[in-house]
Amino acid sequence: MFWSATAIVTGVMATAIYAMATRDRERAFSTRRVLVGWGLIFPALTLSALMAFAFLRGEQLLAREDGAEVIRVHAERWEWRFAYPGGQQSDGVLHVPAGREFTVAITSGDVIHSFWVPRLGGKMDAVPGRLNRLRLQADRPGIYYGQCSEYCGQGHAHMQFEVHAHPPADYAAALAAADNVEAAPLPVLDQRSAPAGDIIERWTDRVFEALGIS
Ligand SMILES: [Cu+2]
Repeated sequence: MFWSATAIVTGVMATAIYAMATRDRERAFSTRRVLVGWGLIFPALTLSALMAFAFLRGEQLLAREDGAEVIRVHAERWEWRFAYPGGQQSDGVLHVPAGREFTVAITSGDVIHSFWVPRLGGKMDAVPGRLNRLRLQADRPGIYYGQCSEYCGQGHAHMQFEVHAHPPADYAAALAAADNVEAAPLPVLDQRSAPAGDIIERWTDRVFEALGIS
């Protein structure tokens, strides 16, 4: 993206300077051809390709019911807590298996926060009373840094966490070692309870039904 954008900006600037420095009749190329080729066709192709890529990537970030591990994420000023399917809990560090997709089901105990691990994917808001899901994968074992990305008060800038991606063979042991047994269990929120969300869901169900999509 960076190098393509640099090439495009350089080309546009060079063309603009050339256009300013020459008269219409002196130019080495036809103005109309440049307008149609580089002004219409090129952006249409480039933007279509980028849009297709964005749709594909966006689809991969959607949580699906396919048996991938679901880790609950609870944000509260100003810390992150994580609860795993096996009942373990950790705070400040999210433990995941490397090279395997997992889903984070994110909620908040007070105000709106936002879960963001830049190297793993996009942001997802943590909203009280709602469960927002995000599908992620850490390709290689290692430490990935996460940060709250929705301003939530004085401690916001320090509301950070780490994702530790373990080799799948070591994951169970790492999780057991990290388990914070003294922590109070996280409140369970299984469904979206916002009335507006329910209404939208009913409507989309109806539209899908009418279109014959299940
Ligand atoms: Cu914040």
